[in-house]
Amino acid sequence: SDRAETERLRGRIADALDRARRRTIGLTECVDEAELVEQHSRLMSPLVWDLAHIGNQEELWLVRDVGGREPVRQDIDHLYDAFQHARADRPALPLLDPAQARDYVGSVRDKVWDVLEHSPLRGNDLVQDGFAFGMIAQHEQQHDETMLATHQLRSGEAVLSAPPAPGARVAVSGEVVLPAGEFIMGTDSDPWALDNERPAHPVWVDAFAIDAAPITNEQYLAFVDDGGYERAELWSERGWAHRVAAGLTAPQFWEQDSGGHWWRRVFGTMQPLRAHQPVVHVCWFEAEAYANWAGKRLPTEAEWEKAARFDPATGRSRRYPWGDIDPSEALANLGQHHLEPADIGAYPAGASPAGVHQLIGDVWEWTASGFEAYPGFRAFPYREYSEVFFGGDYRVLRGGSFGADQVACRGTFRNWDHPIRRQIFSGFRLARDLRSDER
Ligand code: AVJ
Ligand code: FE
Repeated sequence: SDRAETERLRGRIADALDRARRRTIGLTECVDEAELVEQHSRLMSPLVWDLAHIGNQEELWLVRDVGGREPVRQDIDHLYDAFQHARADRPALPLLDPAQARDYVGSVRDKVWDVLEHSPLRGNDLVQDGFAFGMIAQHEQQHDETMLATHQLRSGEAVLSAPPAPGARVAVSGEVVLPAGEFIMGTDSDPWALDNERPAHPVWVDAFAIDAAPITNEQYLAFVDDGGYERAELWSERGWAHRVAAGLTAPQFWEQDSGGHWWRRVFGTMQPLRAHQPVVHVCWFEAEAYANWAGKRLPTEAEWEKAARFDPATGRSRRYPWGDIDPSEALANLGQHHLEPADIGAYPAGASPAGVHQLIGDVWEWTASGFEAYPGFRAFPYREYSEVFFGGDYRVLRGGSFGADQVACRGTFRNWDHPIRRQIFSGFRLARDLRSDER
């Protein structure tokens, strides 16, 4: 019945909100007050800002807009508006202290439970199929991933721990060829898809080859060892200027010991470089230089999405490479179950029909594409989520990382960042046009 259906949806919403909050609490209770208010990198907000900002967005959309309730704290809106204060300026603001921030997010959430209980979850676009609640769960999880990146940047002893990511279960190497043809990119039907993933539209994609797996540490190390960071001809002009100005010599958090062995600093612990793990913490310019060195290129966003969603048996675009069912620990490395990417071949059950592995989870994959609106785009419910970033200096990343939750990761999900950024959990795989004898 309709009623049972609505109750099931309420349950799914409650699970998504709860899971996000448990993660937020986990990321903010394991460091002391001083560490919550300090800035660990100029690229990041103090953790206590993310915490109260999560509550403030939830208050704006769910308590005030959906619920029509009285504000919890209207006086603090401006402090937590990401467009009013740059990240570097946030520590100097009169922010809520950690105890106040915890109280605040708790009071907001208490009201949200009441709003959820009374919302018909239909009647207008904002609440249809629980969209606003799904949007807020995704927002919290995206900030949780940002806070996880802040944890990776902080110095001092490790405070987070998790079991190591799985090793290979099958051997995966080489490329997969996808024949030319149209596919449906984006979605009209995924109820919690965000505005930039809409609308569904046909896109012609020429035949291309795409790597069966992301580029690994071992592959990337070959580029480093071959003088990749010293050879200007491998880099674009902008990329080289950045490489020099920022002094890049290897992915962020890589360290070489006096014996020549490479290590990676991972959330406060030193680990020997795992050869078959996807490289992580590289910027778009590093991915571009690697591609030039390898004689290949980054996939376009359309190529990536076709590899991830197109089902050749039916011609339909699905939610995930493996089909339409939700991710699980057997299918993809998502949800901060591990604090690192898994080795290539660790998720055979998550591969696409054509045999492309680990498109979802492990690392966000840089694409060749800038962040642009799809034809027929409509900003919803606010211009500042996506629209104000279109046409800017951003490149699209796809597929989600080990630190992305499944609520904010699917075959259509689009992430974006500046091409110099690498504090995010970013890696890449390569693609190429087919030679005439391969077509
Ligand atoms: C989509 C990850 C680029 O964190 O800047 C969070 C998500 N938008 N709050 C970001 C977002 C508003 C956004 N990214
Ligand atoms: Fe935000």
